[in-house]
Amino acid sequence: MSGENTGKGVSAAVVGERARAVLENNWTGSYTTPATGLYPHQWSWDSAFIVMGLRHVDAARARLELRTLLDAQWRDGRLPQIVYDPERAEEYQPGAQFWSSETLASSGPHRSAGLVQPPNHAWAAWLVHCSDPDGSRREGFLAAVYPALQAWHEFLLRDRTDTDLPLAAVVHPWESGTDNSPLWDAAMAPLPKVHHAIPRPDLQHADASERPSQKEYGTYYWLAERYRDQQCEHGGRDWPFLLVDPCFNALWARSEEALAEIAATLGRDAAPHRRRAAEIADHLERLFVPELGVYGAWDVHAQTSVRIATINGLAPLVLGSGRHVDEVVAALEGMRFLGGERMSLAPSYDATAPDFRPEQYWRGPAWFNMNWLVVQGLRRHGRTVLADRLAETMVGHAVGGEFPEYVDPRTGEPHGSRRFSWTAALVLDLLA
Ligand code: 9WN
Repeated sequence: MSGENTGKGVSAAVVGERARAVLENNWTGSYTTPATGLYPHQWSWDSAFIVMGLRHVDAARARLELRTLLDAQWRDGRLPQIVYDPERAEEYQPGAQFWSSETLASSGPHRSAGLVQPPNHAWAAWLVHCSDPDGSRREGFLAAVYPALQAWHEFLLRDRTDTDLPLAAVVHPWESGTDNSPLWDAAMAPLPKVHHAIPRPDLQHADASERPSQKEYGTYYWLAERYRDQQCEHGGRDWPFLLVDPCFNALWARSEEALAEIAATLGRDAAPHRRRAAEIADHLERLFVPELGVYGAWDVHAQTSVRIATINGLAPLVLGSGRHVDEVVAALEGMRFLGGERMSLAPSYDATAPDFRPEQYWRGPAWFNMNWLVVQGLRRHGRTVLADRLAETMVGHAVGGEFPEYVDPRTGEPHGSRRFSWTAALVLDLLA
């Protein structure tokens, strides 16, 4: 795209410069915060998305970003949702004090949250290696990260899968990265709320109407406190929130494919990773909802399926093995998502649903990471015309809205925080 006009009167070179400036501004010296005000620590899946873009401008820094996150890995293999900057402890809640991870035998060397986020890290590691194989080799990058990434995936297998449907379940909506997606509503509804006051420093940086509600936070806290009080162990099917998310699992399978590439490059046995990737992809097919044309979720605790169309349900497109590619692409182009030209980018939630809210977090807005996943999936399946259209629109909306966290999917109007790191990083990837 270099030298071309992006459609907002700004050349691709200038967009690239601005995106780099965002990442520069949010860089701490060893990782990139998602956004300087609202999210002042290191977030797990944000870092992996950031690495996927940062590799085009500074592969060494991208490697450092990932290694910083892996340094905070827990002894049991989990990669924490948040690694806290002790200097900024009060600026985000729940903070380091809430989790007190340092009191747990299973935790890592840094203060971190006990929850996790979607496993896009091995995919990121492989991509950053491919961008600069010589630098990566000199640093011994793959050899250094492979054991940690393997241990992370083994944690998911050991701690999060259930015999009936051996896909990874999340134990809290925050773990899905799509916090207040309608996918979680039915499981959340019967859960209690905390009665104490909940600190909301986030509301100093974003409008309350664009963040999860106080009611949602009441249940988030109830669930997080309970998990923390059980030493960050969910303890099996009695755990009241145990949801299998199609996006989380698609990323796990995609990352297993990447682990296979990494293992082969290191002269190790790639076959177990290929097998695992195929198994996850196979089991994912059981979540396909024919009447919607997308993948749904599975509630392990309630033993029910969640048949709602969300952007999470399009994510399995990133896998090569999908058996319903035509149906998923038709759903993407249909009224629930792009609706022809009605939507400029794919919304996070079914646009035909009566409670679709185009400006409300994961209940309607278009997110750059999710649309980027859709673009990767479309490219993998040879649907380049639609992929190019979405990529171009993403770049235009990103630069027009100062790299916003998310946008109104109809108009591209920016919402959430600005100068958001993964928006900038994924734009750099699209430009490359
Ligand atoms: C809770 C950091 C994170 C993203 C998530 C996004 C949002 C946090 C919050 O911000 O979640 O983890 O406070 O709302 O939902 O995907 O990783 O950017």
